[in-house]
Amino acid sequence: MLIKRRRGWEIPESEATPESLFRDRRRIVKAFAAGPILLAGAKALGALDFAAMAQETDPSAKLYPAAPNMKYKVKLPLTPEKDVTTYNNFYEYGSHKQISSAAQQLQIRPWTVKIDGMIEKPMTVGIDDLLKAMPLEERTYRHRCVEAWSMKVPWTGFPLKSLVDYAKPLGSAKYLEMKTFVDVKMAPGQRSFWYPWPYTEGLTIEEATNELAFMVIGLYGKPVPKQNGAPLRLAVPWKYGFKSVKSIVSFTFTDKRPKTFWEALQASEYGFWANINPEVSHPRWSQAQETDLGTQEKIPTVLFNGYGEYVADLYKDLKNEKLWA
Ligand SMILES: Nc1nc2c(c(=O)[nH]1)N[C@H]1C(S)=C(S)[C@@H](COP(=O)(O)O)O[C@H]1N2
Ligand SMILES: [Mo]
Repeated sequence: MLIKRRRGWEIPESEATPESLFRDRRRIVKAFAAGPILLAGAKALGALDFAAMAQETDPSAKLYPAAPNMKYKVKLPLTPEKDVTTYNNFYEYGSHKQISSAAQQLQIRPWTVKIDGMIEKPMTVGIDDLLKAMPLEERTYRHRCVEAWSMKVPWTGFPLKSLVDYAKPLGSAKYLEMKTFVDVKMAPGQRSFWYPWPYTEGLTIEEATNELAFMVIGLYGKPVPKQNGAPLRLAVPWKYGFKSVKSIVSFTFTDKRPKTFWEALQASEYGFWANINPEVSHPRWSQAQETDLGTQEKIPTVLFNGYGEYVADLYKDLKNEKLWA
């Protein structure tokens, strides 16, 4: 069987979405089940080393390793690299976890990033030029998906604050909106027209300039594999994983709260803030525990994913907002 059976504890985001989405999921499963050629391909892919592939083809490979920043570390052990790179959410490549081979279609060069909106001077910058201007480091963070699984990953990247400073926002800017590419030729999942492409996420400027907000360009000391959001993705570890938008092509400074992908799809279940809180259940499941991807152990979920000392203050005057989902 090609599509791994869902593990008992898994709750896919797609289960919480309209019926049309669920029908599409079944269609995908059927299509896979029908293909012996696909099956052989998938077996071969199981043996590939994605990180090594990224290393060979990615011009940013020469930037590694970046110095570890020991301020941001986790309780060991880390999640095995293989789990991090073969169990993914990236709806541009399908609404299931085994998208790592499909994601190899993503073309990561040339890659330009647009920075616009309420800033001194809107600009477009090539990813390699942008990286030259950013202070790279390695940080180890926890990552907790709203579906109640989690992992611990050494990311390479730079503080989002460095990009905000580089952009020189005007005082009127209140939010930063971030978008993934749109290109059905390299992301077949985007043919599913009922999703509100492009994948869009947003933070307040205060959140974006918080020291924890991190732009990821690598993991495990190598360029980030395509399935994990090459060449540039966000990591905001105190929020549910869907806030950490992948393969970003634009940063827009605005005074309007961005309408995010999941909020546009299902506002009753996924909001703008999405801060992690074990006491606030998703409408259809508890958030009290999470399954650690590496060990498969159930562990208690912690408020702000354990990062409260860095971020709790951001929310103290926002009690009327739906901060937790
Ligand atoms: N563009 C895009 N970004 C995305 C997603 C997606 O489907 N598309 N999924 C999100 C979700 S739900 C999670 S949990 C994380 C998963 O990141 P990982 O595959 O590196 O673990 O990416 C987030 N960023
Ligand atoms: Mo997620």
